[in-house]
Amino acid sequence: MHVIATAGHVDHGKSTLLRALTGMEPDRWAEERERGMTIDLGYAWTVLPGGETVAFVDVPGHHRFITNMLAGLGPVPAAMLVVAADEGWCRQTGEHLAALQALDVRHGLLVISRADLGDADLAAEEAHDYLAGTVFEDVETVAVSAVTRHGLEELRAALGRLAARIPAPSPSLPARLWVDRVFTIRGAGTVVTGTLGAGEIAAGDELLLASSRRPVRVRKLESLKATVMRSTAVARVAVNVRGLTTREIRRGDALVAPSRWAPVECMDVRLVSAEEKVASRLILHIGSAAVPVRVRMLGSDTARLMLARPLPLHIGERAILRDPGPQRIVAGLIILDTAPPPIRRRGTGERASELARMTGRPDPAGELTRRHVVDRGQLVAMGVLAPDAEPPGNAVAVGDWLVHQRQWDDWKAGLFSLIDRWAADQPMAPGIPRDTAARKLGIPDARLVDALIAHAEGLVSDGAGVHRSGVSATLPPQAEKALVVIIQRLTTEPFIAPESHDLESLGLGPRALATAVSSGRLLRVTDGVYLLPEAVDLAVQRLATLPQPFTLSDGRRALGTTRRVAVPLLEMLDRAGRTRRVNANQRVVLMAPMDQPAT
Ligand SMILES: Nc1nc2c(ncn2[C@@H]2O[C@H](COP(=O)(O)OP(=O)(O)OP(=O)(O)O)[C@@H](O)[C@H]2O)c(=O)[nH]1
Ligand SMILES: [Mg+2]
Repeated sequence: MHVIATAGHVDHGKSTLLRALTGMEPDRWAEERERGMTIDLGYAWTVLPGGETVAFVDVPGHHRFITNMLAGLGPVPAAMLVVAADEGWCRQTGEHLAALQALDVRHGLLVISRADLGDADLAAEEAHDYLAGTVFEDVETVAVSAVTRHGLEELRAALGRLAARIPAPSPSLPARLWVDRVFTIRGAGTVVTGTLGAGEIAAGDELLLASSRRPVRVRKLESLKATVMRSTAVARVAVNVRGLTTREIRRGDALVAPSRWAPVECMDVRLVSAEEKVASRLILHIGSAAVPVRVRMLGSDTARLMLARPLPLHIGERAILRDPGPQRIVAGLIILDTAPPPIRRRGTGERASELARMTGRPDPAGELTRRHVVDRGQLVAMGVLAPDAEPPGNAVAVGDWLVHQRQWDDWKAGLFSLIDRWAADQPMAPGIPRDTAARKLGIPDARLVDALIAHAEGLVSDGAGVHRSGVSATLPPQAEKALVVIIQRLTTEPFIAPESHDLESLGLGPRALATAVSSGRLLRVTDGVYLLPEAVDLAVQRLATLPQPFTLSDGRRALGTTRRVAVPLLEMLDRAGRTRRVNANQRVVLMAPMDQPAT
């Protein structure tokens, strides 16, 4: 199927032409037929002699309905520009041509209508003067009269040739259906129609409602009033969606393939054929959408747009800026960046020169150079990278992350110096937690730190954090001396744990104690109670010499210690399966540790 829009001045015979071509009524509303004027979009279709189906979107010519006109033109790849033989080129003919140019609609026909009422050759000649230097410069021209039907067969043949020229969109493009009509069908629920500009939709598909990111299910699909299982762009389709009321979706919304279109609220663009002075509040038209935007000029022809609501857009797309006051098209534009960086106060010039070098053509390597690190899905959602494409040549790929080679090297160097600084600052805990390392180096995901370590010689990440291999915790000299004193005391009196104030006055603070414990030189029995690690086996040996079962006091005496040590130590032995409580007051020593599997 091909989808072609009409374009042209009010009353030049666009709707009449479609009526003559298709036998269908494009003016759907009674008011339109009473006033003889198209207000909203109309739809009709026909099969050409060559067998191709052509669907038409009929647009209003009256300038008051320019928003509807743009919603019709927005998503289509081709247009019939209609000029009445008796009136010739008029104001809205020029305006519609400007819209086609801005949207880069390059395929079309010039139809001189109402040929029975005027000199078609003269009108054609005049029109070609206006078309000179535009994308429609060499457009094929046909004169027709819908009344005498003269020229209709030539027009059908010309439409056939046009259809053959329109390139099919790449099948790998993700689906996006710009909605232009929403209604309910009793028993079926909400139905939306639109021009599927890219991709494919099938019954049963899950799509996202772009405005709210809500998932919706395609319950039933129709194209040109026939039920179909799938529809491939470009096509007119009607989608019966599950789980949406007509209040939740409207013209200008889009149904899109999940995860392939980012919601764009801010973007940088290049203006094309812009008026001298561009106002700061305009309406952005793209697809069937019309969204207020704030415009901030950055360079001579580049600007940042802030959208009043997000739209699913890709880099490289064309759109129109319109001034809502005088209803004029102010500029066309090419989207350069759908996720632009914030601009610092004096950074406008810098960004402008960056934008001056950008083209809107997909450039994954360039994106990575500008962004340094990017989630692959982000490039996909910008329309820059196909989901199954190889990463760009300048990337280090880690899972879904793409890191620019230079950024990678910077991070690696940064990690080494960070680790060395950290170890020098805190010799008792020389390993930096990997999340801390990620945060300090501005690395967006700690898994990237793991990958850096895996690619770096001599770095280790373990329970102690990230450190150079061979580096272990050391105590400051004073704490080390104190620890030796404590260890000597415990060697002679293994169950007399030093008192907290003792430890403190010797200069063994909590961090030094933790270091001594983690390096296996002390055993922490409970808060403030430290023994040597061999105290466990020694305690079991002594307790085993008591008549079994034994009480806490028996145990305490056998160990030669106080309740402060005996209570937590025995509880520790219980937990380790070296002793077991047999009743409220008594325990027995177990001969083999219970928590070790029998061999
Ligand atoms: N004699 C003659 N009249 C025509 C022909 N085509 C259209 N008309 C008349 O021109 C008038 C306008 O035609 P429409 O088809 O409504 O024009 P339009 O371009 O759709 O107008 P808008 O949708 O309002 O922009 C109507 O009165 C038609 O009957 C034709 O080939 N010959
Ligand atoms: Mg009309």
